[in-house]
Amino acid sequence: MKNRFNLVTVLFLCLIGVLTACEPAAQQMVSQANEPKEAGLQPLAEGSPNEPMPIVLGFSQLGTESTWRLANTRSIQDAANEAGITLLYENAEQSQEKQFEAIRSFIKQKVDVIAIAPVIEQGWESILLEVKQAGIPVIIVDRMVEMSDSSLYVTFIGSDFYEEGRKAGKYVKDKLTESSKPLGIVELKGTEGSTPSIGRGNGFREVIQARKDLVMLESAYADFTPRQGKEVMKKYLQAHGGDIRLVFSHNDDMAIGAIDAIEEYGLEPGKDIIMVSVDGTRQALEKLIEGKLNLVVECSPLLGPNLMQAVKEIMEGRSLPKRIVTPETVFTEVTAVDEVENRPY
Ligand code: GYE
Repeated sequence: MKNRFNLVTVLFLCLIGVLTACEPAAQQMVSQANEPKEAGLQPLAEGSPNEPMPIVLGFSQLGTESTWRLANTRSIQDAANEAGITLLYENAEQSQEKQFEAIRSFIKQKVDVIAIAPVIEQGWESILLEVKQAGIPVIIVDRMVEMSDSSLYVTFIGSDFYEEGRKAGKYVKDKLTESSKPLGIVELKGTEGSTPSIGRGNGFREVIQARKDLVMLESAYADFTPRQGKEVMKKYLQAHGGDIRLVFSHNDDMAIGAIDAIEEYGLEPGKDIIMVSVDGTRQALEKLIEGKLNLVVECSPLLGPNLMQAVKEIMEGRSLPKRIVTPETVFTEVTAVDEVENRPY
């Protein structure tokens, strides 16, 4: 009986200890959001008082448009599992309005942290103010938001899209030797108003504009999907045929669609028309090896581990850099060979 009494006392003291230890993290979260969060302390996990505080992360994913996106979702789900973080996942199917709904539902459910992969850059200020008022820290992943008040999010984890565009542009400058005749380029852009499309397009132009013979014949949105990539490429071929020397596609899926269109038109992608794209999916690496793509600029979707690390650090009360950039390379026919076997997506 006495032993049982002692055990209960010890457990009770442990519980107090855990609750006190949690306080700085909760306080930091509040101070990051500048707004008091109701009862900052979370209920403890059932059973052992020694177990870490359970963390609930609400994640608003923008859609399922591409191979990259599916790999990104899987990476975030796997990493949450591994980290013991409860993930509430919502797919917005390319609709910013749906992202707002998801975020409001996360606020209602009082999640600890909200992560957002924003479909487009503009229009986030007021919803992020709502989140701030609820005292919930926000992490932006993959794409960026355009806003004047940077206190509305803790950090942005994702690639440097402008640099990706520059890498593509540098390759094009080296690949197409200077000519007295214009060398026609067509561009397949992703989603209108999205960070990767804006950044890749600007970075690419910044580099190629130094050459007067490189002429942009066409540039249109194809939504990052193979179907649209094929459709738009068909139109480009009908309008310009053999005048097209190079395709710059903002992702691999659209490039795969464009390859189809070019073959159906009776030309050889990779030879008659030089093909450059971004992402680095297994299928794209295979096309590199087949010689149907010439360069793939890497953009890694595997952001899950970084995201979970950031979530934990926020909950532990640490401060994070405002920008976390994913390291990336480029793939050619030669380097694709070593990579293709191990590509998880
Ligand atoms: O390149 C594309 C996807 O936002 C970086 O979105 C991401 C892009 C990626 O659909 O394939």
